[in-house]
Amino acid sequence: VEGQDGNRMERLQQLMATYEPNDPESIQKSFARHLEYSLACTRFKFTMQDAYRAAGLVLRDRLLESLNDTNTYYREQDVKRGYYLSAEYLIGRHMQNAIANLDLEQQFKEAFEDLGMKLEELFSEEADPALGNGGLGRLAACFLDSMATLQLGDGCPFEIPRPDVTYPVRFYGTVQDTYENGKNVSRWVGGEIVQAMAYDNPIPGFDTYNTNNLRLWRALPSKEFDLDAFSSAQFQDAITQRRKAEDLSAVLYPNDATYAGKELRLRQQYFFVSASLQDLLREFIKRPNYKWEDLPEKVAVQMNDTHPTIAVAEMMRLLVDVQKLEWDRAWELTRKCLNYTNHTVMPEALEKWPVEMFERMLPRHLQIIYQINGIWIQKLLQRYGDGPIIAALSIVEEGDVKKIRMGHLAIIGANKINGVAAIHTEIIKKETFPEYYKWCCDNGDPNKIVNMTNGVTPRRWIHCANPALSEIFTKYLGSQEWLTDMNKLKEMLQYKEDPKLHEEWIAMKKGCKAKLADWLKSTMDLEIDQDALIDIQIKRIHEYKRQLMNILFVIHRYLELKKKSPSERASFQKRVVLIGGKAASAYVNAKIIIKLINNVAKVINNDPDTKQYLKCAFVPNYCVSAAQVMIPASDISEHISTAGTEASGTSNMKFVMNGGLIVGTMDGANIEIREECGHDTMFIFGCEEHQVAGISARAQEGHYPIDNRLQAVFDAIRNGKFAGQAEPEAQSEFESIISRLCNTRAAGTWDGDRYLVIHDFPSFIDAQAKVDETYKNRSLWCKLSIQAASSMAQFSTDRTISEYAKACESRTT
Ligand code: NBX
Repeated sequence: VEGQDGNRMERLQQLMATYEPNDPESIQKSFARHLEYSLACTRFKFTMQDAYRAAGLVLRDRLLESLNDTNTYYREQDVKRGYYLSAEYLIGRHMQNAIANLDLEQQFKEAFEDLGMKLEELFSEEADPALGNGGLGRLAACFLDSMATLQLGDGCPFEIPRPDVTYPVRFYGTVQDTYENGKNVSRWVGGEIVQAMAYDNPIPGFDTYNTNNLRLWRALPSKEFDLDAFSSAQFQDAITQRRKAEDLSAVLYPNDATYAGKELRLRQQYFFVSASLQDLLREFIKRPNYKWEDLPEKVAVQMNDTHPTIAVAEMMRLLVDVQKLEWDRAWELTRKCLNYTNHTVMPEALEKWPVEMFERMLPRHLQIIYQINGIWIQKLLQRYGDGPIIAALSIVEEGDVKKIRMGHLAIIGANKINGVAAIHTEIIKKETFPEYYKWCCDNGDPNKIVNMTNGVTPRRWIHCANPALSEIFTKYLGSQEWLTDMNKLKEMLQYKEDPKLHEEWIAMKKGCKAKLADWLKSTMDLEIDQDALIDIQIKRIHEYKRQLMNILFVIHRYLELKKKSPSERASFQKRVVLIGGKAASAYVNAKIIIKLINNVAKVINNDPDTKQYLKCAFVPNYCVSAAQVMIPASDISEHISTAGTEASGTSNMKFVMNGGLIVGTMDGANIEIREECGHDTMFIFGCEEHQVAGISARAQEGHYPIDNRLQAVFDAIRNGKFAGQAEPEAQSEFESIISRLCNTRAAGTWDGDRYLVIHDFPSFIDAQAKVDETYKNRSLWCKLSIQAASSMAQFSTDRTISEYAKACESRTT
């Protein structure tokens, strides 16, 4: 707005340039103002939820100041921007984290305690936004924290709706190909247009002025609600159109490790990708005297799994059709800007879309993909001649139903492809995309596929989740610097045998266990012995993660306990085994495993002979906030996937950072954690990745012995100990799960123990016995716990993000 006289605007600008004061009294005033004026509460009537919302608005004011300053600064400095394209962000609760990162902990504590409120109570009013399934979504959230911290650059009260930032996104329609001024021109017309509206979520860094933006998109109908149609009695049409648009951003697919071949899913993907790319190109073009060749210097896009990989075709469409660049130039720019992260070795998770669906929904993109593929196949033919490698590397999969392979589109359209742990990156080269890796090597570019081991943010996972541990570190190290430079934690190693530290460390764990006990009591009415060893497995429920093996072990332990006399039991290590996690809604075997865990828990927890020594529970509604309570309290956690199946795992890192030790297989990031922390800190068992194929092959020939102790577990289940006649349906489901494990000899495709539960079970028992034995020696345990927690620098997302950033820099200089 231009002021009528310059002065008035200057005055306004001055007023706007003033920051909100951050002393406790000002925070209180600002809180009261929001409670009364923003939320229309009265001083006689407001709830804890109102208080939470008002406190959220107090923070939002401060976040906005910082977000706007950061944006202004980025524009002034003309920085390169990184865009993380992800269908999922499992951010967890904001409030505690925002207060910590804005360095307002002390002031907020004083302000609210003085008003008679505990911050923890406010925090617990916040809903935990479940915008993700598992590790992939949570990783995206840890990346946001590190990107803001590293100076790189109903709703929720923190969110800022941006009605001024909207983009049209088209679906369906047709393509008109014409020839104009000596050029082929394609126009995508007709179909439906949906508006994408931005919602900004400020992400403050820690110990920095930076606040970055998580921009989420909401779908709105392109036209305002059609009142004419509505009043002319076409209610249904008007309402349907609106609902159809809103459906796009209404739900997140609950699948992981498989893709949903559903039209809505592809619509969602295209919707957020198109809006994001239009947005980043608009930002690029706004720069004075922009030149297209600068695009890769100013823009780096990271595609989080195959979910956003339609970006390859959309970028080409925007550059060629909208910005009128030549094809070859557009392709060069696209390939320099885009990168792809793979998160899984499960072939069923690499998305493929039927050509027919593509042709209907995104006809112009199908044309573009065919053109990309045509040029690509030509290159391959020149290099290798005709042969099976051509079909293997084509973006189009032939067969009864022709499909577009999104993984192939991604690797061909990306500058770098990365795995998320060292072993996983090697498996990508050898098994997921072997032909592509051969092509890279043959072209002298073996570093096209690189490793970027995952990480987690120590701000949320140590400082916020475990304030007592954070205090110990800060006290021993003399400052909070370790929170932004985890290498500093190595200095803790000199105290790993210091009895004073041991005392504080044990008290810290005790406190965390007490919190966990309160939480279990209030959320699921479970009582636990706080002196027991706490054993936790929390992650998506999936056969490859082997929650089944864990519960079979619990049964084994129970049977062993039952055999003992009361006096023998007294010397038995007490344990509480907690298993939690969500399963995809249609994943039948996962649901049966959950049922088994619940039923086993019921028997064990109610058996007067054993319940003092062994407790077990399936913790419902697993989410980020649940993890924040559970992880700090654990003594051991289970990361027990069949070798070669878990890409990385990230909760393994969180547990160890909190002084928990791992029972694990030689898989994913376990391998690297063990190298960093010392072999004595991890209880490793099971076969290694290179042995898996041989073991499976022998099993299918009938050589697959079952350990006696496991046999006893199977017998107990078959005898109806955990369901029986009372629950005939569950009984038969449990039996079917076991018979499948025991099913050797392949008939057609092998439907047996794909994840080698039977093979790994005996060594799993051994590893658990070693845990018990080590735990008896409390000072040894404490030393290992300190040693491991102090050696985790490699697994901060600050390190991961710096590596991504470095790879980006070296590409454009
Ligand atoms: O990504 C996970 C892997 O399983 C973990 O090993 C890894 O640590 C983590 C971060 O790299 N993958 C994952 O969480 N996948 C999904 O959530 C997913 C969601 C939807 C979908 C496929 C996979 N269609």
